[in-house]
Amino acid sequence: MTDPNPDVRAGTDSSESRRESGGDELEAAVDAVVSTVARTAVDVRQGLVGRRGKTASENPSGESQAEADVYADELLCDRLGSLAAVGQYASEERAKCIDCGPTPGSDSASDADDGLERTVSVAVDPLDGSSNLASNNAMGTIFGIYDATLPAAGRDLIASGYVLYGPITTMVVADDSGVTEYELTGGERTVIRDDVTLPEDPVVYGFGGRVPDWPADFREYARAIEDELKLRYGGAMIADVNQVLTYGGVFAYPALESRSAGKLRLQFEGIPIGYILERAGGRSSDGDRSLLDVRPESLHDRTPVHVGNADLIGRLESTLE
Ligand code: P6P
Repeated sequence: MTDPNPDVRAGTDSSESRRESGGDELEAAVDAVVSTVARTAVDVRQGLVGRRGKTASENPSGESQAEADVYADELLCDRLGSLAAVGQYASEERAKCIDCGPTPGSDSASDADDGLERTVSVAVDPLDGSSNLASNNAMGTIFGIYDATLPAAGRDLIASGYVLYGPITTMVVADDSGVTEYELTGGERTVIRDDVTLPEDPVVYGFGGRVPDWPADFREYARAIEDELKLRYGGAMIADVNQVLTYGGVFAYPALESRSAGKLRLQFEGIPIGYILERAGGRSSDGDRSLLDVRPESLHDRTPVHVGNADLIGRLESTLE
């Protein structure tokens, strides 16, 4: 267990004012989580070798688990869970949250006598796009840091980010101050782009699901976008979203005729990625409103996800009205 974060102190009622009151302390908690994810990413990437097979088990969403899914989840759970600032760990690979310490987001001085005054919750997709292991294509790790117990809404996010295991390993982190991109080498973070914002002119799009399974209104929207932008879709959300963040455009895994909530998870994919794109000057939507305004009823809720340039998301919502 790392030293308790001595400065994390009790918050007040709303998450916004908690963030204001707990500024430095929450910043320290975010830095502890981000640094730990960065260091762990090096081991996750090295651990992919020899772990490309499937296990006999399924995750709570009913998807078969790769050996690497389990490996990444166990590493992240162990290391994040041992941080004094982390009170709760949740993962796309686990049915329930793990309580690692005093209640996140509360004045825990009364809850525990370890001197720690407040903790945060971390919700992780340990290896997003692990189905790309078979074809050796890019994948990522997604994390959201909340000043509240899980499941939590996007308005309770303090920061979120993702690691992209591409030709090089990079990390994108968003918080109240903006969006920063790092290169990870040996677990060290080197800033390669600070104040990342979506390019004005969109260039790429990527839409998940099968065209016949898209509802008619989304098919209408897709037809218009296909005439304007270049297709970039690789089957791992993080890699596809990073194309949008780099070149401008839109990523969507929409509602499907076969399942109206779509495929992606609200807590582990929609909210953290929606936060990043909104902090970068774009928008996110479940088709009707910001993903940050959609409160998960349970940890593994799915949601339609649309993120990217603001006017492209505006056009989507007008089409789906
Ligand atoms: P499909 C990966 O399994 C994932 O959860 C996201 O990373 C990705 O965007 C989507 O599913 C890919 O789904 O249906 O194209 O295989």
